[in-house]
Amino acid sequence: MNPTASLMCGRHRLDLSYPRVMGILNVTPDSFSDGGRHVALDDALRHAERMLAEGAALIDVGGESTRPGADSVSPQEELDRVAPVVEALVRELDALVSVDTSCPEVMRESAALGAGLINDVRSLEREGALAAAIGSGLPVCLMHRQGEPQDMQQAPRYDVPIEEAVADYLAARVAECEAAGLRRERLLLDPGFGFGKTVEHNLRLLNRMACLDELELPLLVGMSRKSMIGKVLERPVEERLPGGLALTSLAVERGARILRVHDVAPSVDAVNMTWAVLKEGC
Ligand code: PT1
Repeated sequence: MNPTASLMCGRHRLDLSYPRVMGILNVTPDSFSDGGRHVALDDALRHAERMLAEGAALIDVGGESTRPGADSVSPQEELDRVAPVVEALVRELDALVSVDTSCPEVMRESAALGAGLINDVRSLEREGALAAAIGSGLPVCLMHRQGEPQDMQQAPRYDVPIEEAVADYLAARVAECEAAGLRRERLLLDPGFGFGKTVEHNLRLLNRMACLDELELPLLVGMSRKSMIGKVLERPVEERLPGGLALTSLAVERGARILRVHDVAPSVDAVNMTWAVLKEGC
């Protein structure tokens, strides 16, 4: 990709001439938080504020869990979770907000509320999503996946090397978006770690990720706390940060420009340290 590129994300300009960190803000209800909407909104705001203070360039808000085995939610439910948080992050923090959604209604409403980026793990394949994304005027991250969250980890297999499968799929999605009138300048790509891939697929995909540079679009990656770390190191989810930082460093070396993470402060240090070394070799 053009190393001086920056991306217009609504009223924010995102400088991608160096790698940036995206902080994850899940707004999916869990068994621990039943304190009602106001408490949840307040918690979300404080969490986002902290991630921004720690150096996150943008906040990714998601109302549908897409981790393996997760159930799907209705568009209305997703909208009810996401919209108040997007609105508050924009109004109270003037944050650059990314919305992790595949749902056209959520894309439209979030854009109207001031979101700056659409992050769709289904690459605008849902009916109406491509039109909604085009209409939003926002940049879009297209991600590779095989299957749906409910069943994608059952027996993932590929007929060609994983990096080829991923590159071919993403190239086809880019072509479809461009044909529909979504300009290339508005696209980012994500190899989709953990989405219909074995541990070996994920490790090889990271190793060969530089192949995706040929598509000449900014790369976004998400590996934070994922089971690929858990399986290699035999660590539960709360002990995966050191492994994740190692992967972050490798991803930056192989061209990633946005790192989607839970642990912002240590990830910003890992990214900046890695970049300090790479920059001297330019
Ligand atoms: C991702 C991503 C995402 N990941 C983008 N958006 C998730 N662009 C949600 C596991 O194996 O990588 N890129 N939005 C979360 N998905 C998963 C998948 C979480 C796998 C956990 C696993 O543990």
